Amino acid sequence: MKDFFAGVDPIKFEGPETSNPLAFRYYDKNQKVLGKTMEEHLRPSICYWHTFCWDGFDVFGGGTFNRPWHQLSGQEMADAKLDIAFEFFTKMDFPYFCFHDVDVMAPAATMKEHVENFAVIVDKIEEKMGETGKKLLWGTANVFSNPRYMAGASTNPDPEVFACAATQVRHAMDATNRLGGENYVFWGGREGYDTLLNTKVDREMDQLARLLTLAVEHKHKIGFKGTLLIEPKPHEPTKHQYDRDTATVYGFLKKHGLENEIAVNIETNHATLAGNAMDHEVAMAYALGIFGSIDANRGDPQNGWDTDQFWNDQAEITRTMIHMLRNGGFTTGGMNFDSKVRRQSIDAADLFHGHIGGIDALARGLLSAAKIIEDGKMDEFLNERYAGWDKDLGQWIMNTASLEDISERTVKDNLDPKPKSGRQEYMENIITYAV
Ligand code: XLS
Ligand code: NI
Ligand code: NI
Repeated sequence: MKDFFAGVDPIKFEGPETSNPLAFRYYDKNQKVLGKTMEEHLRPSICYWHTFCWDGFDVFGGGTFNRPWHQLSGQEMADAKLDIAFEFFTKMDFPYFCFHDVDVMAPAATMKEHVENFAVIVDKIEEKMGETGKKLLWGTANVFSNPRYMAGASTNPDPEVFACAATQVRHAMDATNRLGGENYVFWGGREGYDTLLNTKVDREMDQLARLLTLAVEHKHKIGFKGTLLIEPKPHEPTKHQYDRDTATVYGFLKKHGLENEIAVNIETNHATLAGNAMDHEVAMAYALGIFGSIDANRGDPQNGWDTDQFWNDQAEITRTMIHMLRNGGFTTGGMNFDSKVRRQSIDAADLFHGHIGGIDALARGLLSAAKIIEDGKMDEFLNERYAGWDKDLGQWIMNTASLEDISERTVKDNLDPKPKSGRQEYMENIITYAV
């Protein structure tokens, strides 16, 4: 095990001129951008599941990676994975990591064993965090892989399954709290349906709200200071997932009085699957007051599933970062690399290439967006376009006038607004020239 990453030295910033493929070219964690360091802006995190749990299997074939710790089993496997994971976090020099309960622990056959095995590894994670200074961006419970969750976790027709999911969530929240996690995530993997023919959607959505309400109560009870986050996704593995996108999640939270308690963890690939642009999702989350964190990845334009590739579309990252910079960026959230190397990328070095390229792409996007904000031309046009709303007529419409008042004034003043260009190409060129 010790040899697995031995051939790779800790990754350092060497600048754009370097020819070393195992160095950062743009991500200089201490570089100040608009008053904060790159590390403070991006708060990068490595995910346990894709990087250390997945063995490269797909629906047509078995694992390709042949990782040494996958040859082990039980607690021995969990311990080896923990060592290797923290070695990678340290070599990558990312401050954060994320995990599901089942990612880190020895596999369990019963709920009792689940609770016991999880407790064993949480102690060891705490120790590792102390030794390395690595921090937990978020924890979560995997309530979708075990066959008992095939018809959903909280949305299951059987309340016994709800109870099992609630047990996992309780322990995962307690562990996240104890490890100083900054957020706790709910991705509703199977919280949806495969066919409406066998599904009572009204009951299921109420059950989901019940679990979230219980989690909110528990958060306050244990004094967890982090943010609870729902991660929207429209489908996969279910045909339809109730948390399909940011706006849908907001409506759901609002209906159940949870909109001030839970925010969103937006994943790029999930936005794509929902037919939304990533910058749309981020802009909506800020507008609705529920922006939380980001799962940084991308899909493939030809594939309709969650390929979880490393996010490297400079223009898309830049457009997203503009919204983040305008709105103050992350508070408790961060850029979690919910991304995985391809099944043919079987070497240890490939894990580094993926994460190095991913963080350099984010750093470049941050620099481009900062340039656009500093230059001011984009915001200048935008402010000018809406300037009327800050003046007399706009303020009167928004704050005082009735429908009758407005109609009378329109006729009396003979209002005749002149069309003005929306300048889309001019705005697009600002992105092109900054990227
Ligand atoms: C799957 C999700 C998952 C969450 C955590 O599509 O992205 O990995 O991020 O449960
Ligand atoms: Ni995700
Ligand atoms: Ni995903």
